[in-house]
Amino acid sequence: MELARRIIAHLDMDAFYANAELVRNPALKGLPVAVGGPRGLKPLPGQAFPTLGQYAGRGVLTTANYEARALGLHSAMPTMKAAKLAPQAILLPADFEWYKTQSRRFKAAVRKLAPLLEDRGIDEIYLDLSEQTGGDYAVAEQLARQLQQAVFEATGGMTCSIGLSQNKLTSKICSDLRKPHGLSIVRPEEFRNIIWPLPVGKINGIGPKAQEKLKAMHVHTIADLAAQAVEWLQARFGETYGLWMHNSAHGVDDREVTLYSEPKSISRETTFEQDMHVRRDRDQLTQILLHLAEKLAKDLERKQRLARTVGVKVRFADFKSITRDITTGQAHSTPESLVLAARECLKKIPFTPHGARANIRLLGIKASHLLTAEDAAHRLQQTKAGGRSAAQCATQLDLGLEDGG
Ligand code: TTP
Ligand code: MG
Ligand code: MG
Repeated sequence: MELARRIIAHLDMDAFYANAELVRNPALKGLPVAVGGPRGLKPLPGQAFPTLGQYAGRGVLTTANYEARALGLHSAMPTMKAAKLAPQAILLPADFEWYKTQSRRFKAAVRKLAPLLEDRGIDEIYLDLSEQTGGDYAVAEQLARQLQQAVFEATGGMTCSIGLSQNKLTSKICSDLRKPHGLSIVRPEEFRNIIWPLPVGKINGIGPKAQEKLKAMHVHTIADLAAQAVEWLQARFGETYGLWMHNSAHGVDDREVTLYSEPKSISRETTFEQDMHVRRDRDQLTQILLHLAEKLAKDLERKQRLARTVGVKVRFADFKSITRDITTGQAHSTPESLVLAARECLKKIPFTPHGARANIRLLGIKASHLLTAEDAAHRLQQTKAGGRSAAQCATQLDLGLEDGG
């Protein structure tokens, strides 16, 4: 169904991990709270919670609530630095199981009111509200408020922020404009007024590197970016990324809200009829790896995905398994590039041709961090494996052993 007006919502939970802690510990309410501390940290005598001042180590914060942000704390800040800024702020260890529980709760509550939901990770979702609202922003605004209320009730008091616009890109920018507990609407005709004054980094996909490069060319705001000719951007950032930047700056983004849940990873493995020796059966292992990579490449093609991360799994005769993976900044989809990546992983496995790690009973290969071609195009460059065939790549299969013997 082609609608004259699409309305897409982006919903993002506010200070998610920190607020999840507040739900089960209301005594934290109103206090600055950071998450990401070590597990065993005990409160000092006379205090109810451990504080940042007690921390020594090299960790980083996962997040901080808004009271802590007022003191300068934020996600990914080195915890020692945070401790200097706000020694009195509370520091809690992360409890992912609890955050996942709260994540499921808020998504289930949203899905009841707005079923066209795309899961974008632990604390955010996109919703296609076009049909439900008939493209009417007033209706969408009401629905968004109902969603905020439903999330609040389902999670025991957690708030979220919502952006409403005609596409994902704009709604993602928009959900961040009035945090926490914000609701922002950018109608198509308001794009220039509201979005153009913002810095380019607000566009999801223009990371620190691209920002630096743009800054050096005196492109600071989204309006500055929009003012550049598409050819100018393409000459400096490549065809695909340049075009994508240009479209983004003009609020053009046709990506659909995808309803099915994304596969997190795809893997192929095989258990041998007889154990194989890492050195003596090297040729056969090479063939098996190649075969697995071909199957995995077909799986990826069927699912229309590319893999940022490739991993291998080896199970030894004693049933102990080792896995290794690599993320190279490239996207893998062909048997050639999967084999090359798998080979790098195998190099990291400590085989002992004369010891316990010599005989293998299982070999597996896994693709994860899956991207759509579109995601990959503007985030990564695709590997071509230097034009070599899969068989050529596999011939050089390196099990981390010296030749011969
Ligand atoms: P975000 O939605 O980016 O941040 P947030 O929910 O904490 O705060 P905001 O109100 O600005 O949305 O990330 C969601 C969770 O993901 C966050 O609570 C903790 C985790 N996270 C990390 O572990 N490391 C990081 O660097 C970031 C950005 C988030
Ligand atoms: Mg959030
Ligand atoms: Mg988020």
